[in-house]
Amino acid sequence: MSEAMFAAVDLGASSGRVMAGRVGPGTLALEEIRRFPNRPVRVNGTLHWDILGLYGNVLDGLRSAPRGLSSVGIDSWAVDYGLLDAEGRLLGNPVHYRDARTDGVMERVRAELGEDLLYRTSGLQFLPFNTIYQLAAEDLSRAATLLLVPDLLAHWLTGEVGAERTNASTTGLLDVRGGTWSADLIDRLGLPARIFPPLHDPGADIGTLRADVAAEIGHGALRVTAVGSHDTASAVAAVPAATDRFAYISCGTWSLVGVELDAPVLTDESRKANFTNEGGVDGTVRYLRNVMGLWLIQESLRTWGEADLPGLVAAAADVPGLRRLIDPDDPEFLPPGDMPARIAAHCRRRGFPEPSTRAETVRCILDSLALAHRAALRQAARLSGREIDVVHLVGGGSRNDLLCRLTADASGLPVVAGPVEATALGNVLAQARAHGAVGDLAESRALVAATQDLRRYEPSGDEARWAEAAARLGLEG
Ligand code: LFR
Repeated sequence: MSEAMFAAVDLGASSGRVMAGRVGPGTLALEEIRRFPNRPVRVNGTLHWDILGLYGNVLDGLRSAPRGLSSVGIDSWAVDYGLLDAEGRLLGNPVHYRDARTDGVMERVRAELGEDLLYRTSGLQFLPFNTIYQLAAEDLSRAATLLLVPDLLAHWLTGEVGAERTNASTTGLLDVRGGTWSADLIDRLGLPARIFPPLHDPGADIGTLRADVAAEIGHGALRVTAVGSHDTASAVAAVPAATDRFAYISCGTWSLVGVELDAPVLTDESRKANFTNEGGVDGTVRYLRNVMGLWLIQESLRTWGEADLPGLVAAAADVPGLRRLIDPDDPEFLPPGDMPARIAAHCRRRGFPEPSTRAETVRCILDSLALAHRAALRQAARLSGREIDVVHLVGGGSRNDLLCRLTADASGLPVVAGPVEATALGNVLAQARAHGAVGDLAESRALVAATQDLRRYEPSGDEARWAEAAARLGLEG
């Protein structure tokens, strides 16, 4: 196997990046080519993604990427999509999953189809923004094709149409056992079956750059290779685990907390705990729960007009812990808006003192996230029967020393933090596997472990304090 180079386009809910990754025996190195903010825009009361702005940034990134790339892969956040008309034109700007158009829709669909049928078919947790509920709130009369965000960008780059399976698994419309679109759910919901494109897996060859795109960015006949196009699928593929006795926390805007399984868990208990069975690379199942994540901090910073997160986290480390707590998964925290005010009101309602400084608010968020991590880890182990020796915390949150430490203390498990860019690494590794530059998933993970900066946090042994706080909040997994 010789060294090869790949470009990873990785779009998160708050920022996007184009990275170049070199992969070969003993080598896995990322270089950041371009990083850009992802700013949702509200138009006529609806919250949209600026999809053309994002695509423009992707083109700019690829234009400045080194020559000699073997291929490019694209991943993004899940569930959101663009609709094309019969001529292939985009029907409106994709709507942000935090938009209020789905208010009440999940409840209606659940009542009509039954929770049991939905969960047994798709294995997906009940989140109000899942594609299935967005589609139920959408006029589809002029739609010919639905493309999830990474598939939409791949379509603009190559002209090809398809749906990558890991991301399709987050729609709520994929059959969790067969891995095909659920004709039954589509039919019961009265959705047009024509809009769902053919499915493919990570590693598939999507196509070659359209001639006009190639001319614009100067990369000749560059290929686009399918990766785990759901960012969480790519992140979990790059978890540096050595055995299967691990849990992961993919920590960014969301904290995705769970284990990797061979088969879905579709029990009533699992449904009630709102655990999801999302598709991973190599047919693995990402059995996890969405915990509200760093969104709570990002939205607080936006409200304050404050940029110094490291400074605030350092100050939060000096604030006494477990004094102010929230349930981070309360749906009241989902939409954009004044986060510190919502946190203060929630503390008051729960009988805790309100945070009176920014550092106290940040401490409240981090303690509460650590408690939610603890609960989800315990539930994942219990509901799946998987024993957990270590927790791999990857993504932007792995930079947050205090959060890593609190998560180890709260869960009573060692936490290995890093890599920060797990998603881009997973993206690059899926391409490298398809091009023969690295072996299977285990070999890819060993390469991450051998080459990336990781930090280990041992639990402090005061888990009892956390158990007490979790019980007080009703968060005991
Ligand atoms: C993380 C993520 C989660 C998904 C949420 C919404 O970036 O992809 O996995 O639940 O965003 O799409």
